[in-house]
Amino acid sequence: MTYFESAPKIQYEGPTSKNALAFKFYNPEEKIGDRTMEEWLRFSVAYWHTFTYDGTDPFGHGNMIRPWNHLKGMDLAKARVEAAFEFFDKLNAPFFCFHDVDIAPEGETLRETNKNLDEIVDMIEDYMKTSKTKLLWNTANMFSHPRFVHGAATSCNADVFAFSAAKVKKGLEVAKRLGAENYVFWGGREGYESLLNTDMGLEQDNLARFFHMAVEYAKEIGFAGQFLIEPKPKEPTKHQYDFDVATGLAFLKKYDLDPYFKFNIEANHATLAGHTFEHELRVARINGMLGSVDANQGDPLLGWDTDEFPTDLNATTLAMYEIIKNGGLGKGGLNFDAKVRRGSFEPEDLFRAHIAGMDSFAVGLKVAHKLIEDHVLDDFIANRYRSYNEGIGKEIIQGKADFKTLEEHVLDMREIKNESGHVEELRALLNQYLLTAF
Ligand code: XUL
Ligand code: CO
Repeated sequence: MTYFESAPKIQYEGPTSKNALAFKFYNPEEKIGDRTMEEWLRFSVAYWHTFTYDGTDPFGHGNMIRPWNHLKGMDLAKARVEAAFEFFDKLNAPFFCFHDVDIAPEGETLRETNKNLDEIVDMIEDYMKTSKTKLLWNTANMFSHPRFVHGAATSCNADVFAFSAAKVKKGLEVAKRLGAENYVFWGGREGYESLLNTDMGLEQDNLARFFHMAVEYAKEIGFAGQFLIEPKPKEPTKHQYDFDVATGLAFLKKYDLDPYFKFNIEANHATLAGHTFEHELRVARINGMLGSVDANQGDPLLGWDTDEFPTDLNATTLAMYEIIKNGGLGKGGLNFDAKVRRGSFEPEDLFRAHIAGMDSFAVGLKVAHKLIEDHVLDDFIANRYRSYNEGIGKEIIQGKADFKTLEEHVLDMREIKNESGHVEELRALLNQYLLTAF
């Protein structure tokens, strides 16, 4: 059976194509430096937004027209798998991602849920034998069901902690079976509503205990994928413990978990934390902790996680700048944790949206690579910090200076000369590169 009848296999047609169902900039085989676009970008389709999301929002019912809408239960789950692999193939997607509850319905008990999961994982495993699409990561949804009302690993209720552990145990087994490159922890309800009823110290200690158990179990079953923490400051909780990369890193270091984790950085989570996307990528990169990316964008006028497909070329360029400087994403990828707008309810919109995101990151890759190749920012920055290459600056860097020698250096200095940072010139330069790269 065909689910997306109107969609052909999406081909690269170049920047002047007028075909909505074609790539204009993403040309998977095109070499950018030492790698192809496909190798650099490692695009992934998010199962939940593409095959599970029905358009429901806090004010309105589901409205998405989907070829599987008439089905229920396991029949629905199976149809979605069939549709998913048709979609991956037509889009030429190298990866996908899912939560446990996205792929199979929950039963009355975890035993029943796991049975459903096993049946669907069997089916996915079969499809993966002939499909090029691999599993970038899976994760456990520990935020939707009412049992997680007070959190999962940070719940005040030890039975919920145990239930969460059992879910992640199963998730790691599925990850191992399907050859997942990573395993993600997004603590949607690992935070608090009010400090009046919260033992923050115990909750964070428990979260660390939980992560150590996950590390141990992965070792035990021989799952070699990368563990990723996905920071988000708020929503659904008022305060989430994995607030941003810096907060997450302090947590990992405090509990000796940093050797086992990297970060999965989501653009819209960065902006909710009051940072730019590139800021979060930079903090992770300079600390050797950049693992993967949830590629989306927020809306500057809305204060929540709108999960839009990324089309802002400034943002994709600056993101790809960090990723290239990182030497690529390793086992990570660019996962479209993005949903079509509620008004884009036709099945074909799923293709149009992914094409928009893939083309936008392809532009970002090409422009960022050219910026790096031309040493534009590197030369500027090297010159800006040149005072550390000689004299007192060199002594500071070499650890030869102390407060006394530094005082001596400035005590009789009459004037300190600074130079302009030329921010506007650099922003214009970025525009120039964006407009001339193709
Ligand atoms: C929620 C979010 C999640 C994670 C996986 O904001 O980003 O979908 O990516 O649980
Ligand atoms: Co995400």
